[in-house]
Amino acid sequence: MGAPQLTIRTIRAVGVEVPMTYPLGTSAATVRAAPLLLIDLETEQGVTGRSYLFCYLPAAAPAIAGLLGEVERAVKGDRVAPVELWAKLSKRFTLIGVQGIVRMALAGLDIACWDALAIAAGLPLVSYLGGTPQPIPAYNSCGLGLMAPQAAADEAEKLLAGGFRAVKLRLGYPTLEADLAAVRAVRRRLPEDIAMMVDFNQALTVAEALRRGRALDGEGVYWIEEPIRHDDYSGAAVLARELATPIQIGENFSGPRAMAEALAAGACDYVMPDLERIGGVTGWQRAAGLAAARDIEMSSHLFPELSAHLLAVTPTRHWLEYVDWANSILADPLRIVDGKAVIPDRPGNGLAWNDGAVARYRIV
Ligand code: SMN
Ligand code: MG
Repeated sequence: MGAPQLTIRTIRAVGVEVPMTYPLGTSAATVRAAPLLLIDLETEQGVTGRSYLFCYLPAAAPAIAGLLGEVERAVKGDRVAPVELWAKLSKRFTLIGVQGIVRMALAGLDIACWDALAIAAGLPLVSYLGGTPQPIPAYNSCGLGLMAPQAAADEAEKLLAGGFRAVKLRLGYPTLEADLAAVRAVRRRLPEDIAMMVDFNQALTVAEALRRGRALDGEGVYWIEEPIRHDDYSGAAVLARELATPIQIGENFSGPRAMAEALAAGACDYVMPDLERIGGVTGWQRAAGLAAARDIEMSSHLFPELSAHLLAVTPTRHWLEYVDWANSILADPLRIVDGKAVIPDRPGNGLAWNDGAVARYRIV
C-alpha cells in the first residue's frame, strides 16, 4: 500500500519576532531580533506539513502571510505535488513577478508540501529524497558582526562551543585597515585548523573589492562572501579570477536560473543558495544539479534545520550555515554534535512548534 494521496485544505501563517543570542551587525544593517513566518499546510487527510521563512524585516511577515492567503485560494483542493504547484503558481503570479517576497511565499508552501509528503511516507525528508540521515559539518554563523577587533576575537572563541570547526566574520568596515584588524585579531585567536569565512554583504565596488581581496589573500580566510552587489556576475568573475581566496555567493540567487547565470559567468568559486530564495526544496534540488554538473561546492544559507536534510542529498555538499534563530520557537531545536548538525530520524523535516513560545513572540 502506498501513502495516501494528499490534498491541500488550508495554509496557516503566524509571524513571530524572536530574540537572537547574538545580534548580527552586517555592513548593510544590524539584525537584533529574527522575524520569522511559521507556516502550517493542512491537508484533507489530516497530515500537516510545516516550514518557516526568515522575513528580514518584521513588516515583511504580514505581507508574506497575505500572499500566502492568495496562494491558498489558488491551490485549495489541489494535490500536494510541489513540482506541479510551482508550475501552476509561477504562471498565476507572472504579472507581479516570481521574485522577492512572492518567491519566498511560494518557497514556504513548497517546503511544507515536501514535509507533508515525507510525513505521509513515514520517512525523514532526507530519506524521502533518496538519502540517509547523516551528520552534516556546520560553521557557526551566529554573531561576529562589525565590532572592535578584540571583542570579535572573544566572541569567535565562544562560538566554537559545541565543537564547531568554522565561524564567519562580517566585514565591510569603512576602511581596509579596519577589515584587516578584525581578520587578524580573530585569526590569531582561533586554532589554525578552525576555518574563518568572511562576509562583506555586498559592501564594496569591484575596484575596492580587488584591493581588499588582495590584502586578504594570505590572511587565512576560507572564503570571501558577497564582496560586491549580489547581481554583478561579471564583476564577481573578475574577483574570482584575480583573487586567490575563493569567492562565495548565492544567498541572493532568485531561483535556479539566477544561479545558472552566475555559474555561466564564472562569478564564484563556491555557491550557497538560500532555501527561501532558491525556491524551496524543489528549487534547491535543481540548484544542486547545477552545482554538481560543474563540480562546484555548495553550502547552505540560514534554515539549518531544513538545509541539513538537503545538503545530505547534494552531491557537492560543502558547509551548513548554522544559526540558532529558530531555536526558541521549535519544540525540538536542531542539535549540533561535534560541530555537525544531526538530522532527526523522524518523519518529515522535523519542524514542530513550541506553542507557548510562539504565543509569546507572536507579531502577526
Ligand atoms: C546574513 C544572513 C541573514 C541576515 C543578514 C545577513 C548573512 C549570512 O549574509 O550570510 O549569514
Ligand atoms: Mg552572507
